Amino acid sequence: MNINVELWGAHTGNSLRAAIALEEAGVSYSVRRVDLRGGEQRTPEFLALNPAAQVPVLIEMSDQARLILPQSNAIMFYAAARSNGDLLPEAGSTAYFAVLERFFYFLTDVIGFSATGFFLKSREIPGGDVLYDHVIDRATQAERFLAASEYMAGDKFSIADIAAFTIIWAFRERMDWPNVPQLHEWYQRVLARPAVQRGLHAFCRRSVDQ
Ligand SMILES: N[C@@H](CCC(=O)N[C@@H](CS)C(=O)NCC(=O)O)C(=O)O
Repeated sequence: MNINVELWGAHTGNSLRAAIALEEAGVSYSVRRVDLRGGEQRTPEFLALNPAAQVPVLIEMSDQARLILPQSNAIMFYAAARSNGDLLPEAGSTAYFAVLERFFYFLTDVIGFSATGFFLKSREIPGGDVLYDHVIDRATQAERFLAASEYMAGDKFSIADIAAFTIIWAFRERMDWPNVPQLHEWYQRVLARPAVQRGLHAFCRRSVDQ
């Protein structure tokens, strides 16, 4: 069957998380850059894909059907489903729940606070800095996840590492790196992965700050 996958997005954490997951899963896709500053997310063409006017959106087109998937984390599960177990172990296994636990730690306890902090700051409402401090604190706590294993949820790279990486990458200049040596080592290892590099560059034409 002929399958064509497109990822519509911008150079933001949510889109990068989706792009890295597709790259790590070996899914072949084409990139559609959405100019958020120029308001392209509010054009009729884009609103037909996601009425919430947000990126990322994945479209999978085959001869028979068209799947439209907004929500970065749903796209991560799409990628995981096509990774032959490389990004998420078999559903129901102990390893599967270990990955989910860490994945949702980064989504709800770290990324969620970052998104709310950004919302407050972009509207000049007080409180954003407190939330950003909390993000750094929660990210710093991840040092203990790496005490006994190489990756965030065990000895295999998974969607938990992708979620952790994109938020820590966004806050990389504020991390107290000497205080979190294992996290720093993990960060460098993940940053060096070719698929992570391709995902980080998916939406930009110039080099990405490391
Ligand atoms: N829950 C969504 C959130 C997506 C989101 O917040 N996207 C932002 C960019 S990171 C966006 O498209 N904003 C549109 C705008 O600023 O108008 C997801 O994770 O996919």
